[in-house]
Amino acid sequence: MPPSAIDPGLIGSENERRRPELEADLEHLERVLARRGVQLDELAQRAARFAVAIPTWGVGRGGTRFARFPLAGEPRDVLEKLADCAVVQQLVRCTPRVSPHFPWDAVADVEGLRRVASEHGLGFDAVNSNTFQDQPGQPHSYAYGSLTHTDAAVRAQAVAHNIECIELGRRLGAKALTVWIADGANFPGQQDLCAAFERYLESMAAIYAALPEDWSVFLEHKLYEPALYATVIADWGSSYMAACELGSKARCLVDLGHHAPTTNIEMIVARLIRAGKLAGFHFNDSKYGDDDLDSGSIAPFQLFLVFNELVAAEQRGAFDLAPAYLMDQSHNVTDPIESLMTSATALQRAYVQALLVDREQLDEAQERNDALGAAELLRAAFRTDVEPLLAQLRARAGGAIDPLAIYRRSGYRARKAEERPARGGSQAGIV
Ligand code: LRH
Ligand code: MN
Repeated sequence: MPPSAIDPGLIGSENERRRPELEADLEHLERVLARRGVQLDELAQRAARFAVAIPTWGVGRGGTRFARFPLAGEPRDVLEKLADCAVVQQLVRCTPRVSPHFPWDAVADVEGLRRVASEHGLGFDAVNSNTFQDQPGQPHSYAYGSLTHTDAAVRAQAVAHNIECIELGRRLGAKALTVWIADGANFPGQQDLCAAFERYLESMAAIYAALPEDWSVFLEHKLYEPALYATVIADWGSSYMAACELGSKARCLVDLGHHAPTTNIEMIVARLIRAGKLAGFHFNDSKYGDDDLDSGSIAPFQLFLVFNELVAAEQRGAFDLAPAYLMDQSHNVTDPIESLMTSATALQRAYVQALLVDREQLDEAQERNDALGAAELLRAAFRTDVEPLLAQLRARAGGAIDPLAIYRRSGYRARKAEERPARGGSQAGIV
């Protein structure tokens, strides 16, 4: 068992120092909730079920096309990435799985990788394929597309890569493949918009046929970038159309950053839930494009509204398969561990606040068209300070009452800067 990266003694003593304040805050929250007919313990039980997966590509420094500024002590390979994911889980206790990306995380000893992850107390969530970059020695380039390329040999290469990812995922204990493709056009006329979509369906059908019985394939839409005029799977409509044609194992994954700025994302979520086609999420935040900023850092109310739809559906029993919760962020100026901890907490917070919506009163207000009354019911839940409950959940599970403070006191990153001399990494690009 690898030693816990953060000294459990430090977590214990720091939690002890903060416990009296936490107890006082919890008593206050208990009174506030009791006035609303909500039992703190019941809420805690439901909140404790929340979990979100960490993207392995999120524990390294991210960048843009202009530059990537490496962080001293950042992970240099998948084993070091797992070690950093384990630190996030050790302190926040709601990130028990990681989502790998191939070939970025390719290793010779796949079973060994699974063993190391489980020794860190981590499992594997959906695996991600990559046909948006050319790998050294790759026979065919993806410059003009992958699954939708006009050349059948390129499509076959991309299909084979996805099937290889399924096999790797199967050996890691994963149950889903996420397919995002950059395929599209930069000029009107460059691509036959219909034929490209048909080629997508043909290629995806071959990938779908390779799925093990209990697996799913998540189709990820994105409005633009790197294609800057037309993207083959640009929106939920194209994704939903494809998922319906492919079959029941195919569902639509919503990356919050993949929409035009003014898009009502919670409405898309409501529609996909109704259709039984919501795969899950790549959580992040954005102000302009696919900025991949920390979840809840720009539009926390929108994030709350997404969870409001999810909790309402959960309470209606609308899910045959629970949606997958994953983060997909790029940490260009922060310590990725700090961003992932505060983001996981922001997601858990949005979920718990959505649990606080009085749905009976909301139904009545909506029935009698009491617009402001209904809106206020949502805002009352969103305004509720649930921090004491989140801190108690972490502490009860052996985590930190204040993850950021304890992580900084641990000196983990400085220690890693000693142990992990830089290996030069990319000077630009997302990872
Ligand atoms: C595309 C995307 C996709 C990943 C990549 C790292 O923008 O959201 O989910 O494969 O980021
Ligand atoms: Mn994504």
